[in-house]
Amino acid sequence: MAGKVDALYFYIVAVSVFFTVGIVLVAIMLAVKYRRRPENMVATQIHGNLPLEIIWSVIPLGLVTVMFFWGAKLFNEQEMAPKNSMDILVTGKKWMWKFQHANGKREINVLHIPVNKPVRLTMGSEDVIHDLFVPAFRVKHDVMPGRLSNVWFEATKTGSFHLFCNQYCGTEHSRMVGKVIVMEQNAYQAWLGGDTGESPVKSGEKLFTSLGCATCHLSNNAGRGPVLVGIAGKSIELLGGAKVVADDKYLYESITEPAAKIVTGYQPIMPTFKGLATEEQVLQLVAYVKSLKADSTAGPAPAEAGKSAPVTADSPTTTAATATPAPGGAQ
Ligand code: HEC
Ligand SMILES: [Cu+2]
Repeated sequence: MAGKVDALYFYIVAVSVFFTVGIVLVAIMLAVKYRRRPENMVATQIHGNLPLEIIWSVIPLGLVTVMFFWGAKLFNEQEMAPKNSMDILVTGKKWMWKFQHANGKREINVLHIPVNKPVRLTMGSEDVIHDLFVPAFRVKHDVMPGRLSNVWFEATKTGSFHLFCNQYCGTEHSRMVGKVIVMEQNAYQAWLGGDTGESPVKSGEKLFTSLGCATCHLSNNAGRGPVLVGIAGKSIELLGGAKVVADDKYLYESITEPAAKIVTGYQPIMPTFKGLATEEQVLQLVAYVKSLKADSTAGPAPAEAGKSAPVTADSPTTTAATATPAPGGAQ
């Protein structure tokens, strides 16, 4: 990815330098060549030159169109983490970076990752706007309170790389730095160790019970809210007919601002959990909700479980009927 970003930058800089230097040189040359002289006191007026104007419109148009499509393609690649990427949870806090690995292992200001493996960070902030910046990976993204952000990267070399907070966040902002340590795959596994018993998904599961989510989101459709099993990546129909894909950002927003998007067929009765759960806890809840897959408990296919939610929502009479053949959904 770093190579691709650099190539685009090189192209943009090369085009800019070529035209800046070229235009300035030509301007100086023409000024000297056609300066006022005794034998040529009056300027000759020229009124337009169509071919010339077409050339100097079409060529730059082509050059900047290349910038646009190349940039858009790269932007998309950077936004979409590969399917096989590893998830790490990040919270920015005055003035430190907290990381939590998938097995629950935590660290502060140092992030260990394996080489040649896409890593996807799910980030939130406990207080102000921070910004995660790893220059070597060409990764930089704001980390905002009240909003979930994602970035991904794949380190291609082992070693230690700088990590900065790139958004002024208070008196000790300059000390909110750290490093990313890229290790060989098996060295990383050894470092990571086994299950710590408090993975983000596990913590999220506990919160799901302790915060009372389970009372409304029972997996057997008996609650007052939609069943969340198999929700990750699903297309959700909202009140008013619009559709959204249930990605991380949607799930995050559903918990912190439930009123922002109401699922069709349900009442807006879900209370906001902003302030009740810390930012990190909301990220853990998102991780847990995403992990709810029907097939993980040997139940029906995810697609089937996903479908049962909107149906039962509209007509309470079908609830029992659809809920019975899907007991696997009830974890
Ligand atoms: C008082 C009942 C209630 C509680 C408690 C509750 N919810 Fe909800 N939730 C709902 C209802 C009703 C909806 C659907 C309407 C809407 O979109 O707000 C919903 C929607 C959602 C959605 C979007 C679902 C979809 O199909 O798009 C998610 C995710 C969610 N809740 C997660 C949670 C989590 C996590 C908690 C606990 C922190 C929680 N809820 C607590 C009632 C509740
Ligand atoms: Cu900061």
